[in-house]
Amino acid sequence: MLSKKIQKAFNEQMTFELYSGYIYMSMAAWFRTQNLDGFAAWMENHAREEVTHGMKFYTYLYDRLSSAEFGAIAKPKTTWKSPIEAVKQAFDHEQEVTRRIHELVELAENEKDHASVSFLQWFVDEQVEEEQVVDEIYSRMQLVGDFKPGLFFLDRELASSGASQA
Ligand code: OFO
Repeated sequence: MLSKKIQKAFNEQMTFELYSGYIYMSMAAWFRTQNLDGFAAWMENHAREEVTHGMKFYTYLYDRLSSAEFGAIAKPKTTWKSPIEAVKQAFDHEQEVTRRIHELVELAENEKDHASVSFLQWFVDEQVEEEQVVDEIYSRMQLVGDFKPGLFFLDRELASSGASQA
């Protein structure tokens, strides 16, 4: 069974993962309004991934004879000044997720909960990939700058490439 502290922290992270999905769906919706369907598809896939992350915590809570409790999810931002501003927010958000996951590892270590440390290792590794994928797109957008055809080609590429599996 999980300690009360870990149960509370894991429930908060479960809600935060769903919140991440909510943010990315809001970004996807905005990209659709900008006719950037490749970016939108990439964000939609990213949102689906976040739901699976939340489900991992949900399942683990019951595997450890504890229970899930969903918290409130704040209204996400709905518009951005530019595509790069939205992607930068996604990058910043992923860094925040990484910080939270590392905090959870420290908590599990302090509580000597080895099973939870092992469970969290998947998220530690996942965050390396998540940050890398979002950073790659952000960096390319910085290169493209205000050059509209560059943004168009990046959008087409996201629509058809493995990057949309982020
Ligand atoms: Fe984007 O990794 Fe979960 O939150």
